[in-house]
Amino acid sequence: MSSILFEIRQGVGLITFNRPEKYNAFNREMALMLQELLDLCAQEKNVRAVCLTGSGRAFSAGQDLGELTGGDAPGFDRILSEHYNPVVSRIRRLEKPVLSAVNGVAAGAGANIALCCDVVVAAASAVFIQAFSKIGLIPDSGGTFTLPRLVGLQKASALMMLGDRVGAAEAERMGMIYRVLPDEGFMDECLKIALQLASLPTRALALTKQALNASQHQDFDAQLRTEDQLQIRAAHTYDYAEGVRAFLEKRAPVFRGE
Ligand code: T3D
Repeated sequence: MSSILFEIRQGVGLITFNRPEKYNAFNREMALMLQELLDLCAQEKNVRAVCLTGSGRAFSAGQDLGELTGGDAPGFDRILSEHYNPVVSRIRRLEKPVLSAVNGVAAGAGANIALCCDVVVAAASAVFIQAFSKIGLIPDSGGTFTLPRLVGLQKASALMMLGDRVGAAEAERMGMIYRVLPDEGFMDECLKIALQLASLPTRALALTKQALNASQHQDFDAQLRTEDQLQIRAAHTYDYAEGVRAFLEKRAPVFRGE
């Protein structure tokens, strides 16, 4: 049984973590496979949005703690540089929108992979746990960058130090996630959002993501210059011409992602 399932559905690359008996905890094989699948989604023209989710009761419980103590365990020095950092960097750089559909518990690196995605939705019963402090580690997978920007420094530091369980409704209220959805029919609703993302002008979404990434480290004037440059690129796309044409012709646009 593969530790990750993958299919392409109407322009959506659907990546399902698939070690349900381990709460989809990441071992080396799974972390490397996720990198390969993200690369495939980046290259594949038929993929215009990516959706990450988990099978069973969890999204992912982060690092497989059993793997850390096994005989052929990858060293601590390699786990971040070879497993998690390449995953979250790929998600942030991917020139396509990435939705995380958090179907259940998301803990440790599992939580921070979910939270670095462009749009994060969670089932009503899902929980987010910065589980690291409970085992004597620091938050990783970009969490110390992402979480304070989502919820503010005070909330982030308390959640990371105390390792609280944050339910989906509270996560939505504090701005950690976009939206909480009912458990029943959760994946159907997530796929609707993913399909919507896949039907939008992909280049403009990629440039939007690039601008938002830049905003994390630039001042206002630099950000205005970035918007200027990226808007010029957006204005040269097929989809921009189609969007304006469709508006003037009073019809729905048909974007190609070009
Ligand atoms: O070198 C480095 O840099 C290390 C990198 C670290 C990155 C990280 O992600 S560190 C954080 C690692 N994750 C955790 O510490 C979370 C550990 N898991 C839990 O705290 C709990 O399992 C949960 C809060 C996530 C869920 O609790 P609960 O009560 O709903 O479920 P459970 O019974 O604890 O777990 C269900 C099964 O999944 C269970 O298996 P069993 O006993 O039924 O056979 C459990 O062992 C397994 N499981 C859950 N999390 C992990 C796991 N197996 C391996 N690794 C896990 N992380």
